[in-house]
Amino acid sequence: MRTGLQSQFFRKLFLAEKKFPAYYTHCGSGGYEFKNRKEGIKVKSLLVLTLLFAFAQFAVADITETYGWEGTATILGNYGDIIATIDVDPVHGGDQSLKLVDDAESGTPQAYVGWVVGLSDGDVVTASFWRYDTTPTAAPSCRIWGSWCDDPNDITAYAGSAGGQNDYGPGTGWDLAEYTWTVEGGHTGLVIQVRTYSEAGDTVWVDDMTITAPDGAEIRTPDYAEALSSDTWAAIKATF
Ligand SMILES: [Ca+2]
Ligand SMILES: [Ca+2]
Repeated sequence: MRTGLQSQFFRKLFLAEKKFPAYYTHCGSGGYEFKNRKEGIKVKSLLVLTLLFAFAQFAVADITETYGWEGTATILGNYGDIIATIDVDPVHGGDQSLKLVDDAESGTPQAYVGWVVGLSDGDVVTASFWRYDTTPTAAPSCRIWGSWCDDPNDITAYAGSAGGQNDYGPGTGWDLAEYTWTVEGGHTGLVIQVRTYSEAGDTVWVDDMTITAPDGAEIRTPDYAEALSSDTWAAIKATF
């Protein structure tokens, strides 16, 4: 027995057949096929291509997180001496930005501003933030950089440099610092850093960060620790 929808479908097909007799013909089983074989192959190929395209879109779907330092959280961690605070001037977006003061006499201190976990070889991660300094071709300056971290529970589990940006920016106010990493060597996590240059007291500002990673990975921004601490085992136990 045909349902109302089926009847509708067959009625439409019958009308189409009347209108375009060259395209349709009955086959034995009561279905319909293209009378013109070439046309049929063309339409079927299009259908297959459409499905492949839809699948490819699904397979490379990305997730994106942004952070603009509008709350109280500054950084996820650091390496070397660096002082991170929330500031209100200069600001790129909103009302606040991140102020970073290099507090190391030597070396390059790093502020961890992003953390992507659940990665595997071939995954692509892109991160950007706006940086501010007004000293062209001289310190203070900063760059976007990455390091591998294979322990999703410990941001200090350094597993080697992932490389980063070559240029220190124009140093004429705000400019967008951006870098793209491709995961290799079996690494599962990437820490995104702001590296400051180069002497104690050198100050830069950072704002409006965007991190994009493949679907299935997890992107952590500076408010991650706050979100986590409100959901600790202690808090869960306290409810029982
Ligand atoms: Ca902001
Ligand atoms: Ca500079």
